[in-house]
Amino acid sequence: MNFSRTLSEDSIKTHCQNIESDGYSVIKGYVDLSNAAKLNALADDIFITKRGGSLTAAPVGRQKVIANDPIVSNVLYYSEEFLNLVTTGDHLKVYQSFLNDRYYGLIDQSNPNFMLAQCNLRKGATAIDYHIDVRMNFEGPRTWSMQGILALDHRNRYNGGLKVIPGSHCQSGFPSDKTDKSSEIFVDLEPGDMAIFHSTLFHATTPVTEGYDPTWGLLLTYRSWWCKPQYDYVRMLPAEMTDKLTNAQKTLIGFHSLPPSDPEASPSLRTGYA
Ligand SMILES: O=C(O)CCC(=O)C(=O)O
Repeated sequence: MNFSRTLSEDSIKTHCQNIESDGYSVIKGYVDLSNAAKLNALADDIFITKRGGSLTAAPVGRQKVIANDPIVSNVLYYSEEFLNLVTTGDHLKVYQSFLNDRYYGLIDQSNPNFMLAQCNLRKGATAIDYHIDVRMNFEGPRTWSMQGILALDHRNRYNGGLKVIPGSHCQSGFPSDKTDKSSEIFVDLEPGDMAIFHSTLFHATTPVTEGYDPTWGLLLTYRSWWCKPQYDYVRMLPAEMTDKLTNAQKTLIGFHSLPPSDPEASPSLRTGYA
């Protein structure tokens, strides 16, 4: 599969402005329909053939309700297509403008110095109540963690789609039963659309209406390099997969901020490409 996924400078700027003000933005048709259909079929194949349809370890907290949904955690482990999809493409330039550490120094700022934190497939069979995806939440539009949903099929208000409260990423609290939901927006996605949003944007997913089926979404979290990694992709992925990666891809999966186990190693946690 060849995913070119380029965005113009203007469009990157617009998505960044939307995210800054509303907490989210949607890249329409980010993956073309034919590739979205291929990825959707690949998702089924990975879930059924490689994972035997079995359930993965559930999250804790409000999101544990999804424990029985079809989920493939760390789908990049099962497929180079998904590995390349999430570590290349211009969506990274949108994330980069929020998550790059501008003082990193050892890698040119035109490249990512942030990291992929998680990369899961889920069919949205169970509605998730309003929540945010991190515990450290402060006022204002700055962030250290961002989400993404790439729809591999129609994913909308009728079948487990995303809904959000625009602007809620700027408050420091957590959603509760008292949260004002009057400004909620349904983020209806077509196959290949990608929603990018702050991890602190109040968001939820809808129940599946009778007559509709839940569909696959690729759920992504990217975080600044200095956060505790959610998964250790450097040890998880086999060398046959990682040997082929570019330097920028390696940064995204954690190669340039590994804590050393050698007592004689440099105390510097950041490294460049060398
Ligand atoms: O499955 C989805 O569409 C969204 C899941 C979600 O809300 C989350 O990962 O925080």
